[in-house]
Amino acid sequence: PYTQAELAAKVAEKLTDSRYQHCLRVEQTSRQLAVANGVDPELAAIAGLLHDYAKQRSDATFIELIKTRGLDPALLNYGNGVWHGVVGAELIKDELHIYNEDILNAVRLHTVGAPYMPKLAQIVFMADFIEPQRDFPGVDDARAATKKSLAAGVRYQIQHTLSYLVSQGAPVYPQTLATYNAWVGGIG
Ligand code: DGI
Ligand code: FE
Ligand code: FE
Ligand code: FE
Repeated sequence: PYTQAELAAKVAEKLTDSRYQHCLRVEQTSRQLAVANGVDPELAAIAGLLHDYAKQRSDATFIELIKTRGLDPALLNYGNGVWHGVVGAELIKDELHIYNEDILNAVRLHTVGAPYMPKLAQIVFMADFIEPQRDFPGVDDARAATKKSLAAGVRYQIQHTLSYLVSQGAPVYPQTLATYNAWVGGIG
């Protein structure tokens, strides 16, 4: 197994500096949210560090993985925003030899969420949204909601994300909608 420093170096190798710095902030925010919510901080730190590991890979890489790993073929209709987490977890297994399903699931769910999210996945989902450099209208409300409870944070984020996608006329991945229905709409 890699030390934190070795793992960070592996992440840095695959990302621009600004994206790597974001991963370090998500690592720290995940660690803090873990302590506050009774989750293993070391596990949360690793999942936070790795969450965007695959963000800068080519579309062709993701398309190949979707086709060869038996992933949802509907994924082919989307793009990097959805792929880098859901499909990116495959590259963490292949290249970093990390097979811990709690970590991999937190990476898989960090963008689209899920109707049921383990606490570790909720933590990375929220850390990505509220890390200290995030600056969008509502980020302070998101931070306050997350401080109140992880679930309140998740509800805030998925409502914000769905509104954003609709406002842009962007396609909504069905799992994103299912996350919204479960956490905000009360279905599922
Ligand atoms: O990787 P980050 O920029 O740190 O953040 P992220 O992984 O939370 O979000 C990546 C992008 O994915 C963001 O611009 C919103 C987009 N996204 C999330 N859900 C969906 C989506 N895009 C589409 N088209 N459909 C979705 O359901
Ligand atoms: Fe991401
Ligand atoms: Fe996110
Ligand atoms: Fe991120």
